[in-house]
Amino acid sequence: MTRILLLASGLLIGLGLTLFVGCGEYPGTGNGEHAFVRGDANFDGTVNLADSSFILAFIAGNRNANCLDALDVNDDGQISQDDSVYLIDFLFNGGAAIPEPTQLGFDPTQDNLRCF
Ligand SMILES: [Ca+2]
Ligand SMILES: [Ca+2]
Repeated sequence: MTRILLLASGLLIGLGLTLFVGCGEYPGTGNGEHAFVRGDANFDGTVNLADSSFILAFIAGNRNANCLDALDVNDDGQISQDDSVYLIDFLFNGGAAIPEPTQLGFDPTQDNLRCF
């Protein structure tokens, strides 16, 4: 129940924040793939509640993302509501740490997600 309330409040607050936050772009390597910060779904340089909302908006088809790796907060190779919940748990409940890269870098794990 707490997770649902956190998710709902995160969505409402984050949605408001997302409307005012532009999406930036991190530098690439020259091979087309860009470095990223896992969890910084909206590419504004910080990982916060707005990113959780961005992930849900992306899943709902209301946002576009070129860096799917950044949205895969739990690094399971898929983007789902679990990523939004994982981020909220990390930010507000002392949940598990976000997998690398938590600073600008590249995905150390193999998956089908990319960051362009
Ligand atoms: Ca962000
Ligand atoms: Ca995931």
